[in-house]
Amino acid sequence: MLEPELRQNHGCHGRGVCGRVSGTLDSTVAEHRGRGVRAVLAGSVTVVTVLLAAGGCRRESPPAPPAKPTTTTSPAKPTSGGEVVTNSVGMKLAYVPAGTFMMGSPPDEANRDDDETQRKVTLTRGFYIGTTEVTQKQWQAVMGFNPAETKADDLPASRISWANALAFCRKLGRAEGRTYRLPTEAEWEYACRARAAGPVAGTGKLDEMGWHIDNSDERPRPVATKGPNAWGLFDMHGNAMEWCADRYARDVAPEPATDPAGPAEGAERVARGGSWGHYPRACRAAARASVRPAYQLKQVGFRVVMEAGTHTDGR
Ligand SMILES: [Ca+2]
Ligand SMILES: [Ca+2]
Repeated sequence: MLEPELRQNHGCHGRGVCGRVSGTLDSTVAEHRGRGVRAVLAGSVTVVTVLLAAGGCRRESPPAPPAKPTTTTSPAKPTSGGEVVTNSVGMKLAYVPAGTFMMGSPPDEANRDDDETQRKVTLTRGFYIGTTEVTQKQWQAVMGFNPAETKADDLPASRISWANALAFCRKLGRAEGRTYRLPTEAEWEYACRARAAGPVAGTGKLDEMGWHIDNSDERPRPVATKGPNAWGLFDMHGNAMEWCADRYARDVAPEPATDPAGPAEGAERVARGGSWGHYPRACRAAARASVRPAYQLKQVGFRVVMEAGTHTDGR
């Protein structure tokens, strides 16, 4: 018997982190699916114009570390991280250095699920990642529409399918001449932890680090209104649950892995961090959820990775 962790209807399947799937889920999803697709098509024209005019990244603090990854066999030496750039839609992205970490949870972690097999993971390339979830203002600026149920500029974008999250990345990348994408699941957890080994990064106290069902009044909250982790990233625990690039597989091999990108097949995609509608156990750094990619859920948003060294002027 799995404990219910999300009171709202949602798309996470009954396995694992979300223990309850309501009978009304399918109608909820069907209701939003068609509308979202049409809206994407309708919004595509204006967006490109706006962003081309807006230009690329504006550097804020110290110069970028050596950007271009040159090899996958010799991991770069970890640096302190923390450099922050601001892109053409006002999104802040922090540089996360290459490195090695323990992904997943140890067998004695409270409330862990059995899909959190712990293993050593090495990421050979540093990357930039949004310091917050993509906001509705940023989503609107790129896509030209806003599918969120509760609308406000600084709330996380939501009701976004996995494919629409990718569409956002492609459009933003085209406009800036850079490569944006979803984080892999390993990149997401590495960024969430920022070297922390326990269930919650930063101060280690979930109420100080994130919005979850017991402190959110069961509604999304403006981004960056809880504490940052050691790399300056907000809301990795809770608020909007975040799409990752990977397909979901329950079983994870315990052997060490380098730049893992998930299984080659599978109907569902990984979503991480829990949300304002999830119980605390689902907001742990290692907690994994699976969501059908077509679902457009009010609890699910995303943050982007910007690849280092992909700017057309050499940055
Ligand atoms: Ca799980
Ligand atoms: Ca989040």
